[in-house]
Amino acid sequence: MTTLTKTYEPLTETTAIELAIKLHFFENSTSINCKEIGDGNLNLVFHLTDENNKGVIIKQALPYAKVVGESWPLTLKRAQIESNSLKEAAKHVPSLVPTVYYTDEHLAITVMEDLSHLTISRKGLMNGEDYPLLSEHIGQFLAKTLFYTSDFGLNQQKKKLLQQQFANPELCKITEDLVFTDPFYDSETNNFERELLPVVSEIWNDSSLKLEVAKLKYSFLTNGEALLHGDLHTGSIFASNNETKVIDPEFAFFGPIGFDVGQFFANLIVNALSREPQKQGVLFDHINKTWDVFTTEFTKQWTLDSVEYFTKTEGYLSYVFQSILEDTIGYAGCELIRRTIGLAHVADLDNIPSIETRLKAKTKALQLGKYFILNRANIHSVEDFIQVSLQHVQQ
Ligand code: SR1
Ligand code: MG
Repeated sequence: MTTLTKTYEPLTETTAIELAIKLHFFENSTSINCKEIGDGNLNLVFHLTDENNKGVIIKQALPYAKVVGESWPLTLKRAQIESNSLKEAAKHVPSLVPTVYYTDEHLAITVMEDLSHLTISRKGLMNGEDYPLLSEHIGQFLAKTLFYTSDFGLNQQKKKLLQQQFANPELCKITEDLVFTDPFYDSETNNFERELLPVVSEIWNDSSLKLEVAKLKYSFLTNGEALLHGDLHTGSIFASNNETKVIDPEFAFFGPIGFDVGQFFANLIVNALSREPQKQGVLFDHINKTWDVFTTEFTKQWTLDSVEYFTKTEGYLSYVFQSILEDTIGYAGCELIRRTIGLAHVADLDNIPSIETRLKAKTKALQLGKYFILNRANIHSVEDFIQVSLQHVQQ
C-alpha cells in the first residue's frame, strides 16, 4: 500500500481526491467528483464518486470539535478507535457496519464503504419513514456486539486486553460532561429556549434527581461491561427499507450495556415526540422489537457460546437483563434531557416549526427524562417502559 505523508493536515475536496488516487481507489476512472458532506458535530466526511458511480467515503477527524470550533481541542486518536470499533463489530455483524478499506492513524482518516444509497435514520424518521427492519437489525447489532465483547462471550483475559485498546478518555469525557453533568446545573454549555427555564430550574434544584444521575454517571465511569458503540443515536445509523448500517463509533469504550440501548430508545422517543399521535406507534413498536430481538439473541448466545461458568446458574440471566433494563431506562432519561437542554440538540425536536408545539414536545421530553431516571428501578419490563412513555408523549 502507498505510504502517505505523515504530517497531519485537514483534507480539502481536492486533496481528498489526490489521496484516493494515491491509494488506488479509482484506478480506471477518468473523472472523480468529491463533496464534503459531514453534517455531524466532529469530523470531515468526503464522498467521492467517479463517472461509473463507484463511490468511497473518506472520513477525517479534526483536531477540535467542529460543532464548537478550534477552542475545543480533541484527540485525533478517535479515528483509530472508530476504525478499530468498526472492524471489531464486523466480526460479529458484518452486514450491519460499513466495510473499512484503509486507515491512517497520523492523518486520522478512515476510508470506508460508500453508503450514499442509504439515509441517516434520524432524517428518514423525521420525513415519516418507518424503516420496518430497523429494530430487527439494531436488536441483532446490540446482542452480538455487546455479548461477544462482554465477560459472558469473550475470554476474560482477552477482554481485559481489548479494554486497553479501547481506552477513550477524551471522548468519554465529552459524554460525562454533556450527557451526565452539564444539563443538571446552570452550565454555560447548555442551550435552551428561555420559556423552558421553569421546568429546567426544577431539574437543577431536584436533589433526588441529581443523586440518581450521579449513580448513573458513576456506573458509566466504572462499569466496563462490554465494548459499546458509545453514541448510538439515530444520527449514527444509516437505513433504508431493507438495510441498516451503524456508523460513527468514535465514542467506543467499555461501558455499561444499557448505555447503547438507552441512547437508541431515547432517540426513537424524541422522534415520536415530533410526530402526530397516530404516527407515533411505529417508534414504540421499534422499541418493543429491539428489546425482544436483543434479549432473544443474547439468550441464545448465553446458552450456546458462554465462556463464564455461572451462566448455567438459575436466575443469573434474568438478573442480568433486569439490570440492563434498569440502566437502559436511566440512560434513556439522561439522553432525553441532554438532547433537549444540553449542548448537542436533535433536529427532531429543534425543527418542530410551531414554537408552541416545540415547547410542549420539549417539556414532555424533560418530564419523561426525569421520570425515567427517578423510577427506573420500578419499571420491570419493556412493555411498562413503553406504557409510561406513551402516557407522557400522548398526554
Ligand atoms: C461535542 S460533541 C457533541 C455530541 O456529538 C456526538 O455525536 C455525541 O453525541 C456528543 O455528545
Ligand atoms: Mg457522531
